[in-house]
Amino acid sequence: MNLKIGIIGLPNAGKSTLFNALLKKQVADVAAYPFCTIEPNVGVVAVPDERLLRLAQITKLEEHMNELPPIVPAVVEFVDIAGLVAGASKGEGLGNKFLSHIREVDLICHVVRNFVDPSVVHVAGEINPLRDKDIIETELILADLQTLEKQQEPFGYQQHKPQPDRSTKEDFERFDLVVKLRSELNNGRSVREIITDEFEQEMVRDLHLLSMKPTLFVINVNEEELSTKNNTNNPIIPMTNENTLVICAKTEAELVSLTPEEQKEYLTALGVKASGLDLLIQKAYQMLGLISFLTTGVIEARAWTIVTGTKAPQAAGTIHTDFEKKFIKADCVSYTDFINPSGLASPKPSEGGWKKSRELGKVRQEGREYSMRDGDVVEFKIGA
Ligand SMILES: Nc1nc2c(ncn2[C@@H]2O[C@H](COP(=O)(O)OP(=O)(O)O)[C@@H](O)[C@H]2O)c(=O)[nH]1
Ligand SMILES: [Mg+2]
Repeated sequence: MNLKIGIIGLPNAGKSTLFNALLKKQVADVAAYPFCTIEPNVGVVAVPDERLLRLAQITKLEEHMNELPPIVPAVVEFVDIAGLVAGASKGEGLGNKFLSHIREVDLICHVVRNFVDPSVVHVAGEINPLRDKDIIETELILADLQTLEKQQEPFGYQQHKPQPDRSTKEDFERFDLVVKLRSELNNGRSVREIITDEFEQEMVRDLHLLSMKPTLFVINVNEEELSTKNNTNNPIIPMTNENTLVICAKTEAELVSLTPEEQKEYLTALGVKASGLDLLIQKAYQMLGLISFLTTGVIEARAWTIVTGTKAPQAAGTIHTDFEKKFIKADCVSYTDFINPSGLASPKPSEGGWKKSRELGKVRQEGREYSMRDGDVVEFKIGA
């Protein structure tokens, strides 16, 4: 299951800089795994997960291997979507073609320019992140309005009477929602803000509304501003909430070509703790409601992506489609227990593993109704 994240924003916001940094980091971090640029603007990026190295170390000892088994992280796909400008919904710039690319993504990563650099022109004049954010959001909202205008009124809607074989009560309820959305979108609100109810989201899911997609705002600041992002004079503060990340794309691009030690020094000099790319990927993953279960063995130590709430047989099905049907049970142990079944203060890799976890009663046998938890280390038992 590859989830797609679309990077959008006004021209010169730093989208491609960010996209290229993500891909470059990829190559530097996990050269062994065949990550690739699918098309010039599409790339597969690993979700950083420190747990995998530990699992690989444990398996190497437990299975008497000479080398660590390969580490296979969960991945997400990033798409650099250029061409969105004011008027795109009316065909300006690259217009509708690009809106349709946005329709295909699961999450929008909206890069907003807050860096000042006289050598990089800004289409909208002076730097103003709140205005820029609204320009893009307005285009998405206008595109959604066009989609909603095309929705036909169900037969008998005016008379509040479903017509046998032609319309149902459900059609009416759905159209009520369409009418509500039309009016609220006209007031400049996004579908995301209007519909928070999952049932209602489901009713209009097939319309692939752009402003309904979960959106992560990435504020691209000057390097110096990274460590002063809590400065109350900063105009971007009203925008910062749990779905916002402040980064400097240029710094990220420079960081990826340094050694890990150099990166640490660089970040310390800037007064920040961690690189923004890892945070970005992890945040996107969380916003999509995704969790990982883990498997480890001589073949690989691997993270598998599932949606929160996925039951054990369906989780098995992500490994191999047959596994869902032939599912018998799942041996599960939490990552924390797996690496440290005896609850030591600072466990070594030799203190973890399947054997010790079983001996110490940490392994649960779960059936078809079990909802997987993030970090479950799993062995599926599959029938013939
Ligand atoms: N000073 C500065 N320049 C940046 C930053 N991010 C991107 N740029 C520059 O802005 C220009 C446009 O960036 P690009 O990533 O191509 O923007 P896009 O049009 O959104 O893809 C390039 O010259 C980048 O080097 C940043 O954080 N600080
Ligand atoms: Mg670009």
